[in-house]
Amino acid sequence: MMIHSNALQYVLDQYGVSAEPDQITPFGTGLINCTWKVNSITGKYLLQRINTNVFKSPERIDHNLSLIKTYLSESNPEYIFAGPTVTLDGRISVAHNNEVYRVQPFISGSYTLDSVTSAGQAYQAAKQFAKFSRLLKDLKTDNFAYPLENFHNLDLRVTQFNKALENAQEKRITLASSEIHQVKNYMDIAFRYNQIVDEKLIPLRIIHHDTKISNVLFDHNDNGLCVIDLDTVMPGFFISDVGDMMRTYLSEATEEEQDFDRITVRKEVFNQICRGYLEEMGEEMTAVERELFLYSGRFMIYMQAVRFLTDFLNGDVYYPIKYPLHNLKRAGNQIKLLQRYMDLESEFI
Ligand code: GN1
Ligand code: MG
Repeated sequence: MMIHSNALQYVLDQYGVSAEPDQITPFGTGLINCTWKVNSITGKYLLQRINTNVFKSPERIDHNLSLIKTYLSESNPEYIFAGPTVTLDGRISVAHNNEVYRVQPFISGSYTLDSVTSAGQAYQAAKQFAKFSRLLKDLKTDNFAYPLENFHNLDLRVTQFNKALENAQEKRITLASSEIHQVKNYMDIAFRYNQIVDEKLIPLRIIHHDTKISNVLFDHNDNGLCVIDLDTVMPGFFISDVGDMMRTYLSEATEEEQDFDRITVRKEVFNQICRGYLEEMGEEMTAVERELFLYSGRFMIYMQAVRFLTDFLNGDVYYPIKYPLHNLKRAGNQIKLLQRYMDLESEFI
């Protein structure tokens, strides 16, 4: 993407940060927002441009982050909260040329990972996501906004899939026939979700909703420090966070892998996700939540398969693609991961 560095400099100015164009470099691999690292003489920052096609009410993110910032500054001042920096006149985000930007300090002495190469990393990450939810457990979920409504509502994702199927071009339906068949085959996963919601089997908590490993900061002793990328923090179920760790940590190959033989499920990584999360949450986890660890992997892997396939059927309107069948491949990749995961489930306990 081409963004005039003048725009970025204008935004940084609002925060009282001055940086030369060559001190602003692209950062991270997210599909939705754009992020830059800023190395200015006054300090290091992350500058983010919010995708307002996805986050239609970015002020809801600001609302949630202010709430958390105020709360943690009193209840747990020692926790490193990677929240937003405010502008010189006290705003969290800055609108410029129909775009919305935000700045946060870059936590010095920290590093991020692109992929999980050891079970210990999964353990550390799971502890950090659990800690985040645990520290916020006494905040009323009713006071939070939903930056993305129904974000991890699997029932709605399935409805969107069925609608996409009704409206899709014949050609795309033919190309995706095997994936469509598979998604329908695993529909039980969605029925179980409906049961969990309808019968209120597990509590709403403040959940991160994007637990990929690059959203955890590590220190130089390889211990987790805190979590970052807080746009999707909102009330939800723990199965979102634990499930997305399973989805993105278990396999050595990522969701971008086209050679499905390279998709693996590492048992030890599974064990360490569960151990880290449970250790940190402790008594806070209910008995039913404990029973749903296995399900959480199915839930998130299946939902991502449904979302990629839906986007392929819709003509690739949500996830940016690099080649024509990219979203179909991603869906196939997630279906393969789901199969391998379910094949191994009996060995997990
Ligand atoms: C998106 O932009 P990124 O990579 O952080 C998506 C997640 C998906 C992920 C799949 C707001 O996250 O839900 O799991 O892509 N975020 C949104 O790669 O839709
Ligand atoms: Mg994200």
